[in-house]
Amino acid sequence: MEQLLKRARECAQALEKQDEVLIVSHVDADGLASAAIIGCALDRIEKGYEIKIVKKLDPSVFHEVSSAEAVIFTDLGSGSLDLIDDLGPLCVIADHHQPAGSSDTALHLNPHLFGFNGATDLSGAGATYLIARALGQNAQLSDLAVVGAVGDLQHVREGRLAELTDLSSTKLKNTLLWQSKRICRLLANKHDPFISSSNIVQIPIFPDLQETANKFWDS
Ligand SMILES: [Mn+2]
Repeated sequence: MEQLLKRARECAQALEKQDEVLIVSHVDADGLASAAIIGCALDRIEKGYEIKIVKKLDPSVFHEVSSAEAVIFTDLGSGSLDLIDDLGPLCVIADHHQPAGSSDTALHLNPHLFGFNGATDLSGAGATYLIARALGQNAQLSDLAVVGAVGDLQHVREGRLAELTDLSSTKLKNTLLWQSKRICRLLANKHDPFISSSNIVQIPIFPDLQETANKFWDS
């Protein structure tokens, strides 16, 4: 764990030296949450950033980002290490997919490199959150890390999220409960397709979250 956090600090220190960072992230819940996390963290230390959301990393994406000063790849990148190695800009990778290839130049944060499981222990948003936490007082961004982890179904196998990033804390649980109440107030219609689908999805990490939601549907 200490080595993982050390890598997060190294990634953060490299980003702190840049004036402008290009965030390249994956077009799913985990990727979008990752981009939001690092965007907020960079904003708070007054670094300029742009966000580019992509379906996958292909030659056209690499060509587009090659002129950036610095790039952080979130929720992707670990499968393209050879290509990233040749890219040019300073590159940071916060990903949880199985690494492929190698890079001597990129700063690479991935749970697989530190003895953890990228499918259950840490998502792309979780890895990005570790860097955000090393950039400043960004603990409140942990709710976005949960969104990413749940989006990637990391809670399904154990029925809860791993505590690698302390995402199951009571504080966070309360935050989610509060947010769920707000959402349920806004969408207090159990015939709404969105609400109905929530019954199917279930939220086993926090059973009382489902209970709270059900109370709103029944009231
Ligand atoms: Mn992911």
